[in-house]
Amino acid sequence: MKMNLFIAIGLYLLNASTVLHAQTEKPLVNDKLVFEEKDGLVAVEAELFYKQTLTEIRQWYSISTGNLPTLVPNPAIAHLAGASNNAYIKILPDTRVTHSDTITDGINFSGTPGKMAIVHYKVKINKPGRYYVWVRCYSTGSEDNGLHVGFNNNWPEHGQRMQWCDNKNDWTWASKQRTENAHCGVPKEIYLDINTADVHDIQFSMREDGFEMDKFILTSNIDYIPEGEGPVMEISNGKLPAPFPKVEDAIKQ
Ligand SMILES: [Ca+2]
Ligand SMILES: [Ca+2]
Ligand SMILES: [Ca+2]
Repeated sequence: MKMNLFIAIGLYLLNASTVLHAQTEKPLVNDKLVFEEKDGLVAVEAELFYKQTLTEIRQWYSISTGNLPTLVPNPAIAHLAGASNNAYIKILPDTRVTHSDTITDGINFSGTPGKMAIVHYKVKINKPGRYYVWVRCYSTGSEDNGLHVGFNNNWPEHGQRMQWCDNKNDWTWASKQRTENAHCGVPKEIYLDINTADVHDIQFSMREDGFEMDKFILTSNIDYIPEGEGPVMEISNGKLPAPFPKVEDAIKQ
């Protein structure tokens, strides 16, 4: 009888933790935080999304010092060294790690944009026009290096299939579109045509699970190339959360 009670409690806890893991990661900020384009440039930390949607199968998890995803098993290895603002986000679970792992569209891959694991950001655009999108990503292989970008629930052709090939195992800025002929992507082909001066909802959706995103920028300059941790954020409304602890500080503690 006592044993049955222990088993019942054990099953309850197991079930409770499963439910907990299925909950959507809570955003660190709300929709009052609005980033602002100035002189044709806006930079946004990926971890400062105000909401995420279509999270049933895959979702984005925030990673910072002392804050690792609580998935079981947990495949997340922290790549915090060199991450801008000492934090980033990652799509988990990651069940397609190598090319030999089974690919299932709608589970660990999404060939169509806007279908799975979407993060949202409010961005005020003052000068309408064409904005090239650059993302700072950490890729360790060939199955964690694809992403889609869109805005206001539109997923235009030139936001599809962002691709990273160069510079594995390091934070890397890129803005390239994968095509049938160029699997590593074509530069200057990832952009959004934003035709009104307004607050827009900038969105990124999953192409490959395991994707890691540190920061993104929109630039109206076709020749602009971000370097290092990229430009600083500009805010038109709301308040930025306190900075995350530096990795070196965390190691010292
Ligand atoms: Ca890939
Ligand atoms: Ca993957
Ligand atoms: Ca970041």
